Parts: sequence; structure tokens; C-alpha cells
Amino acid sequence: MFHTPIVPRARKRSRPVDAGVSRREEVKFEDVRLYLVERKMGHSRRSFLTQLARSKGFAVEDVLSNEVTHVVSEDSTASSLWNWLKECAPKNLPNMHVLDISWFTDSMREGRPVAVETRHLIQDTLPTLPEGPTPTAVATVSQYACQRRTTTENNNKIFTDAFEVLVEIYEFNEIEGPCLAFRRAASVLKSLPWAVQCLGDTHNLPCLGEHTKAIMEVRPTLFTSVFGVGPKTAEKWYRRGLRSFSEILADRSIRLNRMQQSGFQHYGDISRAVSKAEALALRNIIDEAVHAITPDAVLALTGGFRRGKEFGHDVDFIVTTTEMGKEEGLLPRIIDKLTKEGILLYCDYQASTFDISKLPSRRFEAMDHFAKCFLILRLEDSQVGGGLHIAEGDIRGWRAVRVDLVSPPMDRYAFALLGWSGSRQFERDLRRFARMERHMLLDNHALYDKTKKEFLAATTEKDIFAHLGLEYIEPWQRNA
Ligand code: DCT
Ligand code: MG
Repeated sequence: MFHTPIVPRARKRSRPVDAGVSRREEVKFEDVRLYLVERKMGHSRRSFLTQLARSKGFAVEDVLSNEVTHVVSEDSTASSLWNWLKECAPKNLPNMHVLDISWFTDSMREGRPVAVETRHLIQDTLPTLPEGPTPTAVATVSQYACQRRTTTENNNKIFTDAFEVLVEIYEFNEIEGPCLAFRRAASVLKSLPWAVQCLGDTHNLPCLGEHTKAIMEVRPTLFTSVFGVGPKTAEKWYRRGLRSFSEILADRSIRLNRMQQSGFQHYGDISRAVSKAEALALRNIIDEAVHAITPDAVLALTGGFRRGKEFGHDVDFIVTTTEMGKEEGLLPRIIDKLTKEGILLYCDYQASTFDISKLPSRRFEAMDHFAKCFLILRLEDSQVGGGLHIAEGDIRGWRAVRVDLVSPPMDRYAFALLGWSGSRQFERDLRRFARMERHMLLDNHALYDKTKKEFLAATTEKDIFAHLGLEYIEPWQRNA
């Protein structure tokens, strides 16, 4: 189902003359030298497989020398295989791939050495029960996203897209259990440095239940929404038999609120991904605006773009002032400035309801209480390095972009930055980890130690990870 690129080995060396390779067949893959372990495989099967591999252009060594790059075994008892390999002790053993027969059969089928994946490896582990499953590296995948490293490279998009559609459907119907289960499953799959090829690959992974696995064969359908239209409104319209935008806009009994009007008005632009270049252009615009208001302004790009994403659905910023208290009124002044510049297309401002005496909050999924605004800004082509990310033939010279600004007081900055950097699943698991494993409460405002009954101060994200006893995970590794 999937095509995996060959990962060439870094080491290149010339072929020794006397390597025991059949001279009748041409060696096509210079960097790969196989050795088939006879134990368990048997002499005649080994000869057969050796001939088969050589006929396909693979170099197969008769002895386990230091030239071997790939050791293939049918011995499913990892400990006895490794004991035997160590007894034979080629110096190069640490650099060799020790693989089960699935790598060999995959390679024969493809007619080339396929990339080595975790599922192919026979790991050198502590002795396991003789009848136990073949230990593989996947057993070490943590159930917590905050102990996994998830980059924007998603090798399992085909599955995670499907799960995310299901999450939306369950969320829509307010069914929490499966919603959470699919979210966690998608997140685990995103963290894998390899593509899941078959259900067997998911054997040792956390958070993948039977239901989730059964659905891994379902193809995703497209599900889009309009800015300002929540699941309840969407369902109401659907129940009334409305199936298209034009039907909704033509229905006189429907009164769209201001947000929905903007949602429909700018639908094309808002549903179109925002590029990194557009996000950086917006940072320049907002940076100029805030520094014109106050010289001690602090502006940080957060959300998906801070995690290194190339595209996002909006652009998220934290904006505050180094002097505590001076951030009050900052957002209305920024909004005012953007209005005067003529680039504010829509604005929903929510004043701060932050009250330190109400902390810690038990509703760890709840929105934070900082002042914030949800904007739609007009971005000109001339402001973006490399131009706007717009459809071919779009000659307007500008586009609308969704921008969120959040404004915490400076002593809450680290918590707000961590919370708004996402991903949402990474944040959820960070909070769950804090609660379950550390008896602490974390949200966008603070970290509270329930055992010591005290708040833990932090000026950087690293401080927060340290309080939680977690290894620091860089923003680009939080794409859970
Ligand atoms: N967040 C939050 N409270 C909110 C909204 C968001 O703490 N009320 C956090 C969760 C992730 C982060 O802020 C950014 O949210 P999004 O913009 O929705 O996600 P993203 O990761 O930036 O993804 P996208 O690229 O789609 O914008
Ligand atoms: Mg975002």
C-alpha cells in the first residue's frame, strides 16, 4: 500500500574481491550486504533464499564478516539470536541491522532493499519469555505526548486525517469517549518515524484500541466549517434540510451573527491555508503596531508556526509588555491602530477575566482568561516575501487571514506561551501527565503542586518542564 524510499547507508566502501558473492549475478545494491542466519532457517531454505536474493541483485555473504550490513534471521527468540551473534562477535555488529525475515520478503517483493523500519528490527533486549512476542522498539512509545517527539513530518497522515474527521463527528455529537480515543490514536501515529503498513505494526503501540484499529481501513471524507459556525448551529441547519452555502444565505429565516457573516464573506480566504511567509509578514505588521504603542512590548509568534509548520489555519501571537500591568489596554490600542491602517476586517475582542485568586482551575480543558482577540486581517501581496498564498488567477492582490492575539501579564508569560504553542493534543497530555503522574495542575495560567499546596513559578517553558520532571521538548517536537 505504501512506497517507502530506500534509505542509503551513509558508509560507502569498495567491494572486497573475495566476498563469497556469486559472480554469475550482477550486484545492483552496492551498499547492502546480507547475511542469512542458518539457525532455525535450515540449510536448504537458506540456500534457496540466498539464490533468490542474488538473482535480484543483492550481495549475500556466506560468512558473518564485518562487511555485512543486514543480518536476516528467522529465529524469533531475540535473546538466543543475540547471544549467538555476540558469540560470533564481528566487530561491526553494532552497525549492522539485525532484521527478521519480513524485511527480506518485503525487499524481495520490491526488488530492492526496502528502508529498515522499527517493525523489521530484532532488538537486543533483556531476555524475554521464550514464547513472548518479538520485542520491538515500538514497545517504548509513551502514552503521553509530552514524552514523545512529534515533528511536522507525519508518516501516517492517511490514518490521522481519518481519525481527525471522526473526532469532529463525535465532538459534533458530544460523545466524549470515542472522541478522546481517536484523538490519542491520531497523536500516537503522528509521532512514529515510520509509516504503519499493516495492523500488525500497531501491535505494541499505546492508545490504539480495537475500535481504532478497525477504523484504520476507513477512508476520510472532507468536513469543513465556516468561521463562527459551531457544531450546534451546523446541525440545526442540516436538520432543516439545508445542504449548501447558497441555501443558507438565501434562507430569510436565518439570521447570521457578525462572526458568521464574516465567515461566509471571507470563506474562500479563511478556509485556505496560511503560509509561513504570510505568518511572518503578519508578525512584521503587528510588531510595528505594538512598538508604535509602547517600546517595551513583547511579541511572540506561537501556535503551529512556532512548531515549524509550513501552513496553518490561522496565525497566533502572544503580545504583552515587560512591565507588569502595562499590558492592560494593549489589545484595544492595537485594534485601534489596525483599524486606522484599514486592515481590520473583523474583530472579536474579549477583555481579561483573569483573576489569580481563582486559581488553580480544575477545568483544565477550559479556555484561558487572558485578554484576547480573534481577528480577520487584510494582508497585501506586496507585504509578503514570495507573494501571497492564493489561488492561481486570483488578481485581488490581497487576502484575508485569521489572526489570534492573546495578552497575558508578564508573570504568566511562560505558561501562556507553552499553552498557546500547542499542539492541542500535546497540551492535553502535558496536563494529563501533570495531574496523573505528578499530582500537579497545569493550565495556560499557572502550575500548581497539589502535594506541596503551592504554585510553582516559571519564567521560561524550560522551567515548567523541569518542575514537571520532564525532558525539555522543543516546540518543533510538539506536533502531537
Ligand atoms: N489554544 C488555547 N486556548 C484556546 C485556543 C487555542 O490554549 N482558546 C492553544 C491550543 C493550540 C494553540 O493554542 C493554537 O491553537 P490553533 O491555532 O487552533 O492550533 P495550531 O496548532 O496553531 O494549528 P493551526 O495551524 O491549524 O492554526
Ligand atoms: Mg494556529
